[in-house]
Amino acid sequence: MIPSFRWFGPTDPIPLAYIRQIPGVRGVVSALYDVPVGDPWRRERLGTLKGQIEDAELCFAVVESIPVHEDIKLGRPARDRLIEHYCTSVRSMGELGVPVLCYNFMPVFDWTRTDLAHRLPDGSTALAYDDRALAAIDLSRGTGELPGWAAAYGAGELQALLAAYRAVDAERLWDNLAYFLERVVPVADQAGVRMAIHPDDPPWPIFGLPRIITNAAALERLVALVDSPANGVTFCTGSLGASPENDLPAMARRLGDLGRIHFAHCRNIRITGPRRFHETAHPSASGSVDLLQVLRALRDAGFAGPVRPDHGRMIWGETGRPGYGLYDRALGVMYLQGLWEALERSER
Ligand SMILES: [Mn+2]
Repeated sequence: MIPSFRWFGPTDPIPLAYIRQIPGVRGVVSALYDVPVGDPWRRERLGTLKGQIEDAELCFAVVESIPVHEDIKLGRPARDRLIEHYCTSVRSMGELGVPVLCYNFMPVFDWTRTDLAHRLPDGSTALAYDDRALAAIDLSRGTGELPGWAAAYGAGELQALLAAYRAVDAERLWDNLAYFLERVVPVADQAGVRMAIHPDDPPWPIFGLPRIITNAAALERLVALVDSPANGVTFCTGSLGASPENDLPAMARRLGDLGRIHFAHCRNIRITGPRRFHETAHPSASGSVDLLQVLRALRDAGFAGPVRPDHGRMIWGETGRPGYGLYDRALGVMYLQGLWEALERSER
C-alpha cells in the first residue's frame, strides 16, 4: 500500500512539511478547492498543486475529489456540457500522471453528521451521527442547522434543489450515474486515470434524498455499469461500516479480487444504535470495524494502492477542520502501517 494523507492545499493549516515527517507517508490526497463546481480543471492549475506536493518530497497520489455537479446527478440537459468539463479535468490528471480520482454521487450533501464534537470518554471529540437528531433538523431556512454545512446553501437554492430531487428516485439516480460513467470512464481509461467512487456517508437516504452506493450489491452493480478497470471504488471503511449489514472484509475481498479497489479510506466508527454512530480512534478495539481483517482482505486481493487514514478525533487540544486534525490522523496512519507490516512479514 501507499500510505497517504489528505491535504487541503496551501490554505490547510497543516503544512506538507509536517505530513512529510509522519513515518512512511508518501502519498498526498488533494484537490483544487477554489474551482467552481462544474468548471473544468486546467492542467496548469493542477500542475502547480502537483509541484507544491513534489517540492515537499511527496507524491500526488489521488485527486479527492472533483465534485460532480448536481445537474449531472439530476440528469438535467446541462449535464452534457458539464460531463465534457469533467472529462477535461480527468485528462488534466492523466497528463500530469495523477493516477486515481476519488469522487462521489451523493445528492446535495456528501458526508453528513449531526455532531462535529461528540465527546468520547477519554476527553477527545469526534464526529457523530444520529438519525433522530437529523430528523429534527429544519432545512426550510437553508442549511444553517446542519453541522458542517451552514454556509453551503441558502434557503431558496436548497428548497429548489430538494424539489428537483423529488423526481429522482434511486433508480433514476442509478440511470444518471450510468450516463455519467459511460462518458467519463472511457476518457479516464485512455488517460491512465482510475475512477474510485466513494460510498455514501452515511450509507442510507437522508432528508428524503436517494443514496445508492451503500452496500455490497450496490458496489457490484456500480463496477458492472461500465466494465472497465478504470471504473472502481474507494473502499471507505467508516462509511460502509456504519451499516451493520455490511461485511467489510468480505466486500474488500470480492471487490479487490475484481481489481476494482483503487483507493482505501481506513477509519473506525462505533455503532451505538439503529442509524446511530460516532467516529473513534483507528484501532479495531476502539470501534465496530475490524481493520486488521479489512487490510488482510485487501492484501490477499493484491491491493497495492493508496490508503489514507480518514477522519480523526480531535486530541491534545488541537483545533481545526472537523475530522481533519493532524494528530489523530497521524496516529491512524501509523497504526495502519503497523498492521500492514505485520501482515506482510508474517507471510515470509
Ligand atoms: Mn471516506
